[in-house]
Amino acid sequence: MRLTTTDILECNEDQLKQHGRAFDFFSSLHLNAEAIVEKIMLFQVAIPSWALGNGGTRFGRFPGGGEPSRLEQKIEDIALLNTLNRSSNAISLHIPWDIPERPDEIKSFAAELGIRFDAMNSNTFQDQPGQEFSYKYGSLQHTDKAVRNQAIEHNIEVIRYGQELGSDSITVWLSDGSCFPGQLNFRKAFSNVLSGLKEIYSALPPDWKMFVEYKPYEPNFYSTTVGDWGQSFLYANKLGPKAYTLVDLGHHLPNTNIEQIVSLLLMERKLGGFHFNDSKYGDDDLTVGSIKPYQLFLIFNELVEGMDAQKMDHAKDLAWMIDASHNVKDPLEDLLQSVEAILISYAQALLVDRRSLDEAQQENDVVRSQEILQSAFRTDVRPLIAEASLRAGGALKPIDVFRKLKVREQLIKERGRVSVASGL
Ligand code: AFD
Ligand code: MN
Ligand code: MN
Repeated sequence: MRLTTTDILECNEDQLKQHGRAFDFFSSLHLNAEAIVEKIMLFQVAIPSWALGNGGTRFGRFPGGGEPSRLEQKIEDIALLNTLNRSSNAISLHIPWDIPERPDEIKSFAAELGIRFDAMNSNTFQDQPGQEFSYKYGSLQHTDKAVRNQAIEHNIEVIRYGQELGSDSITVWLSDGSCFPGQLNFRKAFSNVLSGLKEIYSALPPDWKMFVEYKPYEPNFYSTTVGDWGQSFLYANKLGPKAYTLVDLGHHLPNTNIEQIVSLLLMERKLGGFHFNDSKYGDDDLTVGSIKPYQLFLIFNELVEGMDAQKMDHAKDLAWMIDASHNVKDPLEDLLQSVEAILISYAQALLVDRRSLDEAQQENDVVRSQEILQSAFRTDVRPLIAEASLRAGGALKPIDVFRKLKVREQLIKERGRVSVASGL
């Protein structure tokens, strides 16, 4: 199914007047409204190929129907999202869940729909049918060199696919670790992973980046060999200038100060990318901004401050991606909510009065510092997000349009009720 700009313009019609009033009012209060809209228009968030179906848990899965079963359909779904919000023009592929059989054709198919290929993701946390060695006891950390080599080869193959598709980065998330004390020699595990990553790193094309994603637990419950940002940072530093740490919001123990992590990684020029989601307990992979919107704002506040300090391009210099799972919501509606939440936090962070905050911090005026931050956080920036979408030909209210045009119903008609997406 494809949506046209005309479909969307028709849906916008009813709301144009009210939106115009809201935007004008906002602009009369905030002189930088125009500059923020321009930045939002440039900001794009990649959608992972594994988030387009209902994820489920190990207890069950409740598919909603019309899920994309082939890669082309996944790209079509992302194009639907992007036609609605104009802020999600990239796909992040998981290999081998989404092997492009004819990369050339897939690349031009995506390009026709305005979709590009963001970071590639390898998978050594599952055994694939026909695979020679098992990853039950880890992949790059494994005690057996043959297993390690198999994992290295897989990652290099992922890079090759990515090259053919026009991607320029690989995210390595390892589930390597141990479930019980005594199972693993931490030092040997670390150095095996490091030498594996070095081999993968040396296969990177010149303009590529490698992102080392960390996670504290699950599927291993005692130790994880890339368990936190310190370990990821250590690997990234030892690997070289093309290696960076990737922050997945769900991969922290409760109450971790993620904004501080972001700030220091940026200072060290080692922050490479983001996986957005939200959580109450652990790696819940819930809709971005659904549980802790203030934390998301504080993270964006550090991102904007830190990127500006390094004169980085907000839209291009970090890899922005959603990494969520949808148990009860329509995946596409969930993704629209997530992208909107990201843009809202970004816009609020752009609203922060940096000079006054700097002064207040300098004077140790704690109350004023909080007032400055919270006055940005408490501002309703939705007219800016809507204006950015409108100017790019998108919907003023993407979810309303999604429902009004009965997108899910159409997808079920086309693909069937039992169509199931590949992936977890
Ligand atoms: C994991 C990680 C990682 C991985 C994904 C697979 O967040 O990004 O690629 O889930 O579904 O928890
Ligand atoms: Mn992730
Ligand atoms: Mn995760």
